[in-house]
Amino acid sequence: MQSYQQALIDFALDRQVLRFGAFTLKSGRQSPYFFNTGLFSSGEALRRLGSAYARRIVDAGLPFDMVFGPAYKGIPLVSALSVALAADYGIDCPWAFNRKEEKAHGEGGSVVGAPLAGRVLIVDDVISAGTSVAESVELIESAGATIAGVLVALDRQERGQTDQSACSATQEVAERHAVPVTAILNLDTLMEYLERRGDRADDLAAMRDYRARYGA
Ligand code: OMP
Repeated sequence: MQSYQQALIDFALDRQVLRFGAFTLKSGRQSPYFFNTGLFSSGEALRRLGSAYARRIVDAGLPFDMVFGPAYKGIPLVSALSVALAADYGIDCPWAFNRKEEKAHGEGGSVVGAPLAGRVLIVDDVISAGTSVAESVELIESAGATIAGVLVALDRQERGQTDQSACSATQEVAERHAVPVTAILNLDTLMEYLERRGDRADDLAAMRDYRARYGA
């Protein structure tokens, strides 16, 4: 695990982005932990998150022409990432996000920001069962652009849309759309870090049980 990943987990705990308890996920699964990127809700928090996304892309060497954040949660994420790419690496990358409802007046349309073109990297918060990505793929491909990949803050490393899925949601998304899926953090890094801290034995035990049931 790299120091920027550790620093992000520490900060996520501090800001309660990463919380423990009982949570019902979008998939209906009951999880003992939840990662809410909406709580990176200050300028400093977004600066740190944006820098971590930028670092991950640059480390992974992903080729892309622009970045896209799906509404709503992806909007500040793609904005923070774009600023960090420029500030930290001198990369002036076009960005866009979608509206949930198409606008009929003014500039119209459902995409805000740069026109969707070339290889588009989708920037999202979390992958669990992997259902959220399909909508963005459809929007980007219908504009005639291609998908460069998917970048998320956390890959929960869970099985795909059915509990019987043989491979992980991340693998399913990667195979379905033939694109790389990259994450800053995953369940393994979270658990490794918590093990090292040694102060959350009960939460870790619950995460192990959850991984045994839904992990890929
Ligand atoms: P999937 O579409 O099942 O991959 O769920 C991903 C979405 O669930 C994310 O975009 C979030 O809206 C939400 N989510 C979190 O934000 N954090 C979590 O730890 C878990 C979920 C979730 O509901 O699975």
